Parts: sequence; C-alpha cells; structure tokens
Amino acid sequence: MEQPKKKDSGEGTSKKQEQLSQYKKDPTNKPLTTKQGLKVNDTNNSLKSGERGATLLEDFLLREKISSFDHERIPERIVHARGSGAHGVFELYKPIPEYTKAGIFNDTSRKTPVFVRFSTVAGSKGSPDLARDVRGFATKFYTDEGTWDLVGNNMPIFFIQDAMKFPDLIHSVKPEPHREIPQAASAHDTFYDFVSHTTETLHNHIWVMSDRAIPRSLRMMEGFGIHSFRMINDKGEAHFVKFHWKPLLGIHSVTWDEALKINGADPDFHRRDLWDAIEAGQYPEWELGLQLIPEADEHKFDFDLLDPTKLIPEEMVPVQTVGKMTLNRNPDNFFAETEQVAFLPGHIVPGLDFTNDPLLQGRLFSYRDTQLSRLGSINFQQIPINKSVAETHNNQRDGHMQMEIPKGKTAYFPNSIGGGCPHLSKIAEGAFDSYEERIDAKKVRTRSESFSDHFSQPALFYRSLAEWEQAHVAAAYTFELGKCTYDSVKSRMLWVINQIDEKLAQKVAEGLGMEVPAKIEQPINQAIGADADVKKHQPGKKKNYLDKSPALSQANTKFDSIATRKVAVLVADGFSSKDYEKVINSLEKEGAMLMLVAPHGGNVKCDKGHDHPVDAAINTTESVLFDAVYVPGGKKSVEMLVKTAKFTKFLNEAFKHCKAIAANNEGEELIDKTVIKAFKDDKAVFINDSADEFRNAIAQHRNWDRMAVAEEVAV
Ligand code: HDE
Repeated sequence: MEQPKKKDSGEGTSKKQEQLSQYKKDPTNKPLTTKQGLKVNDTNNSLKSGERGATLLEDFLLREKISSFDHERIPERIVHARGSGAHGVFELYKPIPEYTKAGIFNDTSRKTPVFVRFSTVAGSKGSPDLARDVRGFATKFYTDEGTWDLVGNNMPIFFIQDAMKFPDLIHSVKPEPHREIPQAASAHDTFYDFVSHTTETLHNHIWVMSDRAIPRSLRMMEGFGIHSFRMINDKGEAHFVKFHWKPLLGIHSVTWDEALKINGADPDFHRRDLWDAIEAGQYPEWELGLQLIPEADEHKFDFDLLDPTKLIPEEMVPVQTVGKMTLNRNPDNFFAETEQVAFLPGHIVPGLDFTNDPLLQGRLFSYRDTQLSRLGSINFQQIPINKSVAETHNNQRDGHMQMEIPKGKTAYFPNSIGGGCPHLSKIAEGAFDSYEERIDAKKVRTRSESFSDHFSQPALFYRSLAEWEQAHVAAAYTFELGKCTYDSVKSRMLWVINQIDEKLAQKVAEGLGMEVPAKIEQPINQAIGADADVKKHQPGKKKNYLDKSPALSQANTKFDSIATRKVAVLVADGFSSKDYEKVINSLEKEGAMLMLVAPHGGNVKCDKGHDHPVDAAINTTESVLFDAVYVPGGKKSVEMLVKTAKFTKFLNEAFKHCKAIAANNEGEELIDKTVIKAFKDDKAVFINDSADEFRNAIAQHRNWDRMAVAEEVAV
C-alpha cells in the first residue's frame, strides 16, 4: 500500500525535542560495551572453570547483564497502567488575556511542545486495548514558564466526589482479590456492589455503559479536565474553567461485539492505530475548548461547580475553542518516555489555579506520592521526559539518582554566602501566586448537600442519546450485570437504573430475567460517615433543567473525513485492476488506508499481470480490524475467494458491525454467498455504485439503521 507522504515530524524543532536529543543514544556502528564502557568480546557464554565446569562468581559480565535484567521492571501504575504516548505541539488560535495571564494562552507565535499519554484505567500493563473502560487523556505542556499537566479522561465527569473514596472505587473494579479475576473488566460483583451503594457513581457509570467506553481510536475521542479549575488574569480576577479536547476526526466507537473480538485479534489495536497514523504523517489533532464561568456566577447552576460528577451542558455554557494540539512524533523508547512520564495535576503555571473540588484536592497529593514508589526517587522530574524546559534552580537536594550537579556552598534560603541565590521572583516577573480565595469555615468531615443530586445528569445523558446509542447502553448494562452472580447486587442496580430511566431498567431487567424492585431495603447511599444524618445524604429526586444536550450524543459528531479509515480489499490472483484503481484513487487521496487481504501472503497478481504486495493473509486478520470492505471484480480472483470460508465470514461480520461494503462486477458473486445478498438496498452496501457513494458511507462511520437486522447475523 502506498503511504501518504510523511509530513515534517517536528524532530529537533521544539525546545523539548532539542533537550531530549541530548539524552538519545544510537547504537549504529558502535561496539557493545558494559555499563562502565568496557568493550565486550563474548555476550553468549558465561565464565566457567573448564568447558563443562561451574560458572564463576567472578564473572562480572554475567552479573551485570543478569542483574540489570532482574531490575528492568518498575511497579506498574495502580490505575492507568496500560497506556500509549506521543509527542506533539500546542498552538494558540487567539490570546485570552481577559481570562488568564498564562503565557501559553497569550502568545499565538508559541509552539508549546506536549507529550500525551492515553490509557485505560482498570487493566494491567499488558491488558487488551478494547476493554470497556474510561480512557485517560493526560497532556504535559512544556511551557516556557514551567510544566503544566492537564491530567484528564475521555469522559467529562468522574465516579466519585471525594478523594477519600478513590481506593474503594478502584478496589471494587480491579480483579477480585481472592483469585485476581477478572482482568480489565468492570463486569463483576464487587464493582456493582460498590456502584449500587454509591449512587454518585451513576453519571460516570452510564458514560461507561455507552459507546464512549469503546472508542474506535484514541484519535477519535474527546478529552476533559473534568474538575472546575481557575483561570486568573493579570488583575487577579478569576473565572472557573472546564477544559475540553475536541478531536478533529470526530468521536467514533466500535460495537461491543467488535471490541470483544478485537481484543483477541489485536490486543494492541489502539496503540498500533496511534503509532501507525503518526508514522504515516496523518497526525491526530484536537482543538482545546474552554467553558468559562465568572467567579460571581458560581452559584447560578442547579448543581455545584465543585462537584466532579457534574458536567456543565455545552448548551448552557458554550465551549470556546482557543487552540489546537497536533501529535506528530512517536516516542523513541516506550519505557524511557511513555512508562516513565509522570503527570501531576499539581503541575500548573501562573494564570491557572485549582478549586476546592474535593476530588482535585486529593489528587494534588496522590500523584507526587505515587511517582515516588513508581519511579523510586524524589528526582523523577529529572528524567528526560519529565524535565521542564524552563530552567530549574532550588535548594532541594540529593536523593536516589540525582542526575544534576548543583554547584555552590549553600542549599538553603535565605542566604548571603550564595548571594541570596537562587533568588525569589516578583509576581510581576512571572512568579506563581495562589488565587486569594476567602475561606472562613468550620473544620468538618462531611459532604456538601449541594452534591446530593445523583440522578439528574445520568438521566440527561441518557435522554440526549440517539436510539442506537440508547440500545447500546441497555445492552451494556445487561451484559455487565449478567456477569454478576449476586441477585441482591443485580436487584439493587435495577432499582438504581430505574431512577435514571424506567424503560431502560425494564429492558435490562428482561435481559437478566429479573423484576425491577419497587423499593430497596437499606438506604442506597452509604458514602458518608457513620454518624452523619443518612437521610440527609440520600440522593434527591431527579430534576430536569435541560431536556436534552445534543453535544453529548455521538450522533451529532463530525462525519466529514475518511482520513486513516482502514478499508480491506478482498483479492486473489486475477483481480480487476480497473475496479481496484477506481476505488483506490478516490479513497486514498483523502487519506484512507487501503489494504489488500488475500488467501495467502506475499504478492497477488492483478488481471494485468502486475504483482501487488499483500497487506494481510486472510488467516492472519479479521474484519473487526477494518472500517469498510471492498471486493473488486475479476473472475479468477472471485472464484478463489468464494472457495475460502473466511472471506464469507469476513463480509458477514463487517455487515453485522454496520460497516460500509462495496463490490464491483464479479465481486457481487462473493456478496451473494453472504447474508448481504438479502440487503443490497442497504444504504451502506454498494454493488456497482460510485466510489464517491462508498466514500460517503465510510465517512458516516456506520450505518446504524442496519442495527436491528445486523444483530440477527450469527458470526
Ligand atoms: Fe488519577 N491517578 N486519580 N484520575 N489519573 C493516577 O498517578 C488518583 C482521577 C488520571 O498517563 C495515578 O501517575 C486519585 C480523575 C490519568 O500517567 C494515581 C484520584 C482523573 C492518569 C492517581 C484520581 C484522573 C491517572 C496512577 C481521586 C481525570 C494516568 C499513576 C482523588 C480528571 C496518567 C499516576 C498517566 C493516574 C490517583 C482521580 C485521570 C494513583 C487519588 C478525576 C489520566 O496517582
């Protein structure tokens, strides 16, 4: 397949890339050495007393090699262990000095280097990419004023309201402790035991039941900072701000049946997809959007801005687009960069500040703490990927793996021996100052009553979805609860879902073969202290302050591009080069990736006798790895395809997953061997139609109108 021309990767063009290049090592034409620089003559045999003799303790070459190997692993992240990263750049469209004095939001000539790490939450480092889960979306901005980390997710809300509940949440979703099952899956008793008792989780939970939890690509999902943060201008005035990343390719997902199959066919599906797109020069892009609320409007909403289980509907506060992020460079080394990168919500820059969101407050402690056990030293910010591009000088000293050599006699402040250096800076010179928020309160261990509306926003989300999206949510609840074994847990969940939407609860109950209970025995929300007034903290009746928020539905995303869409072209020797070229010309010029899938590897010959390299032999691939399928004509080719059952399965499965399918001339004979034969008038099936129509259907991502018949296809 011809690759689109590679754009400039930006290597060496940013301060961060220049800084990183000092640490890079290239072994080309270099001798193998020990860690102390000794040239090595034999790395295959240990030192022995005699040819068949015992190995000698003296063998420092063996000891160094094995010992280094023994310590290769560091503890995986307790959450977000599985991740993929990329370098890129952030560019500002328009300065916003009225909101913030942050340099990154005031200078449109800056190209701020970034490193982004995407992740799943619950699974281990080697777990499959298509788990039903929240995706982490963490961005490190290497700004001139210091590093800013926006450590967000692909969903705009979180499960819990107070950091104190985080270990409970994570322990409930992680594999059950007695037998370490299930891996990277929320569909088990302990998670639903927790969720059904902790109704603040419902909003994030219903997002996880939606297609947002099974993205088609990391490049096709939104990102959110979740918490309300603050932006501060140079007059010291503050606005609340919510951060949004909007993917230029739109928000698209796979179906659950596909997700399950992708996890077997290519567990690295998302990681590979991100890598391949960047290598092909098709750089993923997101626009940064802001929802800004003047400090004075803090209490104007039907929910609390400090409650991280609530979003601000875009229809109530529009998202202003202020800049664009482009990921244009793959890491050189997974461990050195993607594994060792350390994000801290506490990494902010002047012009930005925190709020009292009790979840955010706890995060400000957790991330530094976790790096100490994960990376092993207070010097983790000196690791190249974490190193600030702004110069750093302070009196913090020593510790494991100190990489710098701080000069001078003094390591304290104030000092006169060191000339008072490193010296303090004035705020006008760019020093950080915290927003002066007035706090005058009693010290209490409790939850604000303004956080107790747990049902309104899950209901708003569900109401805002298209019918096909709602059907996916119902199927997801049914699947997840179907995997639970405690009837008490399932029944409590049905009661809880019933508070969101009665028809939804009914549908799930039917799937489980259970009844929706009219009431439950215990109070549901136990996420408060034993002495608290339990009644006071029960979730309130759901409100309806907005009937629908169209921005929440993937049916209203972008459908204009086919860039990076993978199209399988099913061929054998003798396929029609005329058919093939017509389609390839029309799709590849828009950045789609056509891949030849043939009965065998190597080459296939077209009807003109030319060799074409096969991208995948049919026994090594599956239709779930593609977005669309095309069968060109060619008598000999199609005769061969018809004989191989896997090609029929391939097409049936693509049809089941509502994908665009096209065939020309004899290609129709293969279609006639599949279920598609009965659905040739389907709006995403094209027999001898124009390549443009096929293109438009691929841009539509899926034909969800096909869903009802597609579900009946047994593959
Ligand atoms: Fe995290 N989270 N988190 N989290 N989180 C971590 O930090 C934590 C929360 C998020 O690619 C850990 O370096 C607490 C919300 C991402 O390296 C840990 C609480 C959001 C990543 C941690 C939260 C996130 C993490 C594990 C509740 C979205 C991956 C490794 C108070 C706004 C970053 C690490 C990467 C990682 C703690 C809640 C996003 C243990 C205590 C809310 C994207 O420190």
